[in-house]
Formats: sequence, C-alpha cells, structure tokens
Amino acid sequence: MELEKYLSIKEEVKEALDTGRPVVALESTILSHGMPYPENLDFAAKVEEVIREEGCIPATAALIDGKIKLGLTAEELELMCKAENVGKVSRRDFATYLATKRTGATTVASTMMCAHFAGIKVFATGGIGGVHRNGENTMDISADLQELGNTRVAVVCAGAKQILDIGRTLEYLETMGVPVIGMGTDEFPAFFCRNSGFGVDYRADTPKDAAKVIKTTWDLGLKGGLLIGNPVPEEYAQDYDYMEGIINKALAMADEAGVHGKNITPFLLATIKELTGGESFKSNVQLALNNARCAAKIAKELSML
Ligand code: PSU
Ligand code: MN
Repeated sequence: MELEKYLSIKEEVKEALDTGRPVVALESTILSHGMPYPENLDFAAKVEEVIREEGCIPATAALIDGKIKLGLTAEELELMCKAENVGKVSRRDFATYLATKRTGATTVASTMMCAHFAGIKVFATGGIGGVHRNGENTMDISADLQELGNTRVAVVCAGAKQILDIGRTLEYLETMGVPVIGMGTDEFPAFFCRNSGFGVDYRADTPKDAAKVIKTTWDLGLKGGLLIGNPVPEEYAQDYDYMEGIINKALAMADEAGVHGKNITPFLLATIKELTGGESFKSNVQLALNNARCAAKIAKELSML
C-alpha cells in the first residue's frame, strides 16, 4: 500500500501490534505547544512509563522528515519538546507536512489519524479541542470533533477546557454521532476541574465496561471514535469559579493581542499557566498521566475481549 512508505513504526510498537499486545497512542502537540521545555521532557518520559507499568506499549506520534512516526526515540522526543521549528499539525496540515518534510506535532485529530493508520485503537491525551466560546460567530471549531466522528480510535481525555464552549462541544459530538462516556462519573469533566455542569451520555465504572462499548461500536462496523471523559484526580483538581476568572482574563488578553486560529489554544495554555503561578501546570501533568493510566487499562481489557 502507498501508505506504508510514509509509516515509520518503532520496532517494539510493531512487535506489540503484530502479537496483539495492547498499545496506547500519545500526541505530541501537548509536548511541543502545550508544555514548556524542559518540564515537557520529564512529562514525556513519565507518561510512557505509566503506560508500561500497566503492561502496554506507548506510541507517541509525530511527523518527522516526511514520515509518520509512532513511537519516538529519545532524540525524537527531545526534538518535539524543544519545539524549535515544530508546527502544530491537524488534519488539514498533515499531507503538506509530510510532502515538505516539515517537523510537525500532532493534535488529537492528527494523532487519531496516525493511530488509525498503524492499527492502534486507544489514545490518551490531556484535553480535546472543541467549539470555542463565541464559536457560533467565529466558527472556530476544532477539527478534533470531526475526526472523532470519522476515525475509529477511542480517545481518553480529561474533558475539555473551560476556554471552550463545553455545551456546544458536546452538542457537536452528538451531531457527529460520537459516544461520550464518563469514567466513573455522570458529568463531562472540564480538564482542570472535575465538573463542567454538563452530563455525559453514559457512565462506565470500570475500564472493562468502557472496553465493551468500544468493542461493540466497532463490531457493528460503525465509523468514528469514542470519547472517554476521565476526571482529574481530586487532589489535583482546581476550583471551577477560580478557573473561570483566570480563563476570562486569558481570553481578554488573547483578544487584545489579536491571537486567533490555531495559535489560540497554545496562547491560552501558556497564559493560564502564568496567571495561576504554575498551579494549573501541576494539574495538567497529573490529569494527563491519569488519562494514560486509564487508556492503558482500557487497551488491556480491549485486547482480552
Ligand atoms: N487542549 C488542551 N491542551 C492541548 C490541546 C488542547 O487542554 O494541548 C491541543 C491538543 O493537541 C488538541 C489541540 O488536539 O490543542 C486542539 O487545537 P485546535 O483547537 O487548534 O484544533
Ligand atoms: Mn481552531
């Protein structure tokens, strides 16, 4: 297949896929555009470790030198974390980055594409992109949502940040036919916060429960992915109203600086980190590790069904 010539899957990932051992995909935008260097390097190592502890193989995605990489070497992780001349790649950027051999960090949408190309079924991220606040006027709706409607990968996230319009994000997912499952919760989590005020369609109390729904969806031949909302652990959660104040401030700063489009999310993440004096960053790291653990447990159950 033509696709093969673009795929560069790390040996241990290939071996796991060939022998039916569970693999968990990870994105690289969270490293290149979501966290500062060198803290991101430390996080990159930890998140892979968490997945291994659960008996799965991690596969971080990135576009490097004209190849779709799944499973990065230490040098490649360093490259993504230093993020010099590393772009943010969503679906619309994907082919151009490969054809022109640019270095690209993958978002939720493009990591789902990478996982699908390689046959990886479960992917752990921090938060998904969604419908931005005032999105009904700007039409800024992340391509992550369309991808979830089209590509067969189960995505474990801590919900969506309050920088987004969470209600409209969930409406959009419903329109795209994406099942939204709460892991041990009836509410869709709001990234730093355990609650958003919006319910999920279904609740799963164990990774096995979630794996059964995933398997049934795909047994039926239904296209598209599933979204699993896994709340940030209690001890690292932020207060909703406190974050609302911070986020409104960050949004006003983005507006003033004229930031929009693909740059808005990285700008808001960095500004929120600054405004919370690094507090939000601690939550960010912990929720992402928590998602990796959850995704690994689901991938393991899925491999046994
Ligand atoms: N939300 C976060 N942290 C992130 C992102 C989103 O809390 O790092 C990243 C993810 O890679 C997500 C992307 O897929 O931003 C969405 O960007 P956009 O809205 O431009 O599609
Ligand atoms: Mn956008």
